[in-house]
Amino acid sequence: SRSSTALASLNRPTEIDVQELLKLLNNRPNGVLVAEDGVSEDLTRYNHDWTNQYKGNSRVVVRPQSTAEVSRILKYCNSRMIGVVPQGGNTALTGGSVPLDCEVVLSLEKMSDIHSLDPTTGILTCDAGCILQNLLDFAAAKDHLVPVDLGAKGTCQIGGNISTNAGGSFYFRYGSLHANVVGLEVVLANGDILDMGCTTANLKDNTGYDMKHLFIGAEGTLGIVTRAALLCPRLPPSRCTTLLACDSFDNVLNVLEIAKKSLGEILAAFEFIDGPAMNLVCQTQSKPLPLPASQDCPYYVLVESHGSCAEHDQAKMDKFLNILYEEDYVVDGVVAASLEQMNAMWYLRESCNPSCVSSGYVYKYDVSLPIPEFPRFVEELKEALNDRTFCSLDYFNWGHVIDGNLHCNVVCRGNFETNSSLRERIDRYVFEGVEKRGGSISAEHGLGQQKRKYMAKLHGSETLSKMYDIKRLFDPNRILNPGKYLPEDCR
Ligand code: FAD
Ligand code: S2G
Ligand code: ZN
Repeated sequence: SRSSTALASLNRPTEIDVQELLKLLNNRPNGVLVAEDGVSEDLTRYNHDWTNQYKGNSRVVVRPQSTAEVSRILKYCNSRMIGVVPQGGNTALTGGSVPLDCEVVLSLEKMSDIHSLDPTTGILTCDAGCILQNLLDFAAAKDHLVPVDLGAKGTCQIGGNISTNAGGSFYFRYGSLHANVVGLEVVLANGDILDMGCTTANLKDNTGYDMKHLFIGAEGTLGIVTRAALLCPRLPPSRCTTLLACDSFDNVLNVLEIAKKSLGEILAAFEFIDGPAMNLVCQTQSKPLPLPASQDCPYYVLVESHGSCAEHDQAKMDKFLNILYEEDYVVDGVVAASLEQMNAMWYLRESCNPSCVSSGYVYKYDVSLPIPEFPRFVEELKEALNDRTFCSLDYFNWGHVIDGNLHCNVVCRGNFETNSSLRERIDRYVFEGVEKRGGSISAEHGLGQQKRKYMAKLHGSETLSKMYDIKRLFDPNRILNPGKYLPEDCR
């Protein structure tokens, strides 16, 4: 079974372990949550992932309040060969954040202090358990912007964002978390605490191997992020958001080209939503279609600029829109006239995921492709799956098109349970379609449980064996997030 080999060398936590863990947290009430009489029902929110596809059976959730407590917990679990699943907001979409079976869940939810934001450097230092929305609000109040933003911001934590190397909507403008994390504090499986430029965070620090990058995107398999130092740019005083309707994907590409040319340095986000997804969002969220003249348009584009001078930015946006209308690249468009309208446009984009989830079981794919290939890739998938499946499938597509990142969602309407044989079939066609186009089977959501089995196809054996050497160096007992990320057979 999926849990047998990964957990074979590990122990199930016992009652004694629970008592010991409680002691490590000074017997703080609610420091350790234990499922009553062995049933994990009351720990469902820690055991079930966001997609409801991955379900663990952990009976023990530990909720440390400090780095020292994380260190003591890991040291204990490592000495007892007990598996530990680090958990942030539990919004991951590839099954990395929940146990395979009865591993201990170590939740960072109680480590949510924001320590400082240096107004000169823009370096924000905080605990890993800070919810992203809280950080965004804190930074905005101090005229700064946390350079990562995604639909899960109300629940996901910065420690989880860093551990998944989350992309999000402003990746093109502000870059990866590899670029914006200037310091990390991490606790290793044996309890060692690594402070990698976190306490003394500098924009430039060229003193030794930059090990923090190993933990960014490692999905909790090398260590537990307890603190972070983020480089936050100034909050752009001038934001402009426009929602456009295009009658073809070629015109989406044309709009992207003109956006890069005429918005240039102020271009901050360029997202697309296909017609079926927009209709589904408007239906499920009971919102009117945003552009009356674009009923049944095949594509919508959301463009946002971030600049420092409203007049200057407005002039560029006007020029951008004029070219689009003159060249007939858009059939309709609206520019947000207020923050409320701006938020309403983003609400449509960020409702794609929940709207799909409410309409049936969603087989989600987060891929990188050459942008012109998006439509053909989806058409080929439809052709491959048509009338070879027992249930009618609907296709909803959206994503960060400027990054070449397609979110392709195949929904079995009305059926809310996963079907492993259908998943295998869809997986195969999706990954064949990605591979032949030289894309990536995971643009930003990581590997988790869902995609680790493809690692041997993605990387040469030398590369994989070095990844395993790194894993062995930091977590020799393989207690951290067992059964995730690296393929099973990689020794
Ligand atoms: P969790 O789900 O709790 O954990 C994620 C992984 O990191 C797990 O492997 C976990 O073990 C590990 N982990 C968590 N915290 C720590 C820690 N402190 N130390 C070490 N390991 C840790 N993702 C994107 O990249 N871009 C998007 O645009 C995007 N949009 C989303 C929209 C919605 C509505 C949803 C539900 C998800 C979206 N996601 C997106 C996926 C998800 O939100 C991100 O992967 C996010 O970064 C996960 O953060 P989290 O705190 O929920 O982590
Ligand atoms: C997004 C996450 C949601 C999904 O909407 O940007 O990263 O369902 C995605 O794919
Ligand atoms: Zn995304």
